[in-house]
Amino acid sequence: MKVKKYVAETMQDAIFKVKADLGPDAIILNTSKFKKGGFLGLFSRTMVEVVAGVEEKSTEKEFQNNLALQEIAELKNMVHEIHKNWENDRFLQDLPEELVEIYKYLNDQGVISSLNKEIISLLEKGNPEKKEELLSHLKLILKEYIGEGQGIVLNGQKKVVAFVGATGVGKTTTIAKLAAHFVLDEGKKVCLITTDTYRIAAVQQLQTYSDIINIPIHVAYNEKELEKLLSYDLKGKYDLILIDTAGSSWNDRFQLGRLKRLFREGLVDEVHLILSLNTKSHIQKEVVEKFSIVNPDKLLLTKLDEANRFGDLLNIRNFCKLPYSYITMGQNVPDDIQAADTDILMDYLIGDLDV
Ligand SMILES: Nc1nc2c(ncn2[C@@H]2O[C@H](COP(=O)(O)OP(=O)(O)O)[C@@H](O)[C@H]2O)c(=O)[nH]1
Ligand SMILES: [Mg+2]
Repeated sequence: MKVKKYVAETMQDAIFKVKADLGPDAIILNTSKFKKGGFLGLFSRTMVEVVAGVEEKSTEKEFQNNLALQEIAELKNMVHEIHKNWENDRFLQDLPEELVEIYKYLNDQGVISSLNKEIISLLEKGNPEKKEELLSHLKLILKEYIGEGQGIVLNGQKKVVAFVGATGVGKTTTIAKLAAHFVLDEGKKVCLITTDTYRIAAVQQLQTYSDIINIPIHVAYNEKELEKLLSYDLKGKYDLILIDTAGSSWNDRFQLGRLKRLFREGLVDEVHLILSLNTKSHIQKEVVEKFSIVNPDKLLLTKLDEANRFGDLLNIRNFCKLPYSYITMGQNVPDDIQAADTDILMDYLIGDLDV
């Protein structure tokens, strides 16, 4: 990490210097104040010192090492695939043609083979006589696997809902979409809090949305400030308070620990873990495991427009039983969001299945 020190008369000027020099991805590492000039303690000016850093691009050697590791992982995958295909061939040998079709379809969608076999076996046990029955039977089975969607339901209650997830999955954009929905469609009083003070550009991004929707935004720099906002300043004033958080790498235990401390029990009603569907399945699993430290209540899926396979709708539920809350399918605020309705999710998964 490249680390530099900046001195200015105000915090705003210091941050401006950081941004101009290191760019919007700069991270503030420390801030302090000191007195400058004057005589015998008189006429001195208070100055602000900011230490900031930015990740440097990796070196050629690191790049080559990563490449080698990637190739080994790909080879491992290939061996695994060959073995799996051999096992699957045996499973498919005795199945009726229609079921083989469905198996292959789900396989192309990326449904993991153990789960796929489980679904096909259930379908076979149902013993459907006609083809139409086969499809409706499949839908019934998938409905169970996908589960009922559970959005944010206010029903006259006031709620505080926080959103967590890896960097760039769409937390801030999704919060803006939800805020707009609750203000414009449901006529609710909504307020935003961001705890994402880690990146300089992050607060500005949410501020822009709050300006457009015309709702207040508060910034909480630490768990004490968040607690104060929720327990005193904002308590009872809004129907819905949405909390944005810094995207943390799921391997960053420091950040995850900080996130856990933020949501002191009783202050936050729901935590939604945001997963982007354009991420590989095995990474989804790792993300869910790491973020379990903050006890999420629901899963929110983003970037369905960028995914070309939807098997993860089943795979994710196979290792995490939390309900889906919403899905997003584009960058447009506020339009590209829908409740995670089971039938809609099923359409994504088997919409063009033809048996
Ligand atoms: N294609 C697509 N892009 C999205 C979606 N949701 C968010 N994005 C984009 O993903 C990028 C990161 O979003 P942001 O909300 O800043 O992510 P955060 O870091 O988790 O807060 C932005 O360019 C968003 O416009 C979505 O559903 N589909
Ligand atoms: Mg964000």
